[in-house]
Amino acid sequence: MNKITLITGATSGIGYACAQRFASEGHNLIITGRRKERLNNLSSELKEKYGVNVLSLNFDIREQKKVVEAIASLPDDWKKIDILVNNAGLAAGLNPIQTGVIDDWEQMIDTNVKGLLYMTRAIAPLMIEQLRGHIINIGSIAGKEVYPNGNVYCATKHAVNALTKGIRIDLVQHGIRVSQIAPGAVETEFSEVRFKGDTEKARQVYRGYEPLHAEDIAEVTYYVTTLPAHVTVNDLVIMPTAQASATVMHKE
Ligand code: NDP
Ligand code: 8X3
Repeated sequence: MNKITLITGATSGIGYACAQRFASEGHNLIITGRRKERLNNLSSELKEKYGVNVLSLNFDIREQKKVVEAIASLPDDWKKIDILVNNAGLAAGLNPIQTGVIDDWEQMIDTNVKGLLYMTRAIAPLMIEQLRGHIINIGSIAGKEVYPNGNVYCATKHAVNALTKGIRIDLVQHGIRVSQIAPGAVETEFSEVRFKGDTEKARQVYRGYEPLHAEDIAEVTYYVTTLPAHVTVNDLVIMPTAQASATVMHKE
């Protein structure tokens, strides 16, 4: 039977690339995001290209009630989720703490930490019923190191790092695998979002070296799901070759 994979934040970047990768391997997909038109387009494309079934759930991950309603709305067959990719997330702003924008902080904490928790809380019981499942959290090098002005974003990704360990401990008795993929710089819409639509500033982040591509992350995310059931990749840090740490980048 085809596996069912749920990917949050599939409208762009890493989530979009994961949707393509998992669909290319015959997974039926549940894709989520706020941008409905993108979800609809992706859904049609994947069905046509790979012949898989795709279900779109259009909600803001910060709204716990909407998360619960969305998962409850799934037909019973679709509740047998094999893989949850907790990918939806963002950085908003890059300010020192003393000029930090409170709304940016709320948005990052609510999306990256609380959104991930809401999804996990809704789906872990369904996996427990099946005595199997794999939760993959998209963390970051920002969850391993802290860089100037990264303060709150880094804190949210440190929280993802800690939660990955905590969720694994709580679910080990149910045979559920829990992994974190922690990438360095990946060229997606991430920096455009961080710099609030300033495309030139966003482009600068990826200039002078080859950053990771969303497809690179999709590849390793898919890879960790292909290992035998008794094998779990707990944590996988993946960087552009030109990036040695959060702050050391070799640029031409
Ligand atoms: P993108 O901006 O390209 O994609 C982010 C995705 O998250 C979109 O699909 C967006 O969907 C979704 N999302 C954001 N906020 C919400 C929300 N409130 N409710 C529902 N969905 C939401 O960035 P990336 O692909 O780069 O980011 C994906 C993940 O990877 C994030 O967790 C990020 O922190 C992490 N990451 C990124 C790195 C990078 O360098 N790019 C490096 C390390 C980690 P929509 O707007 O439609 O809601
Ligand atoms: C995104 C990569 O280095 O901007 O998590 O934090 S970084």
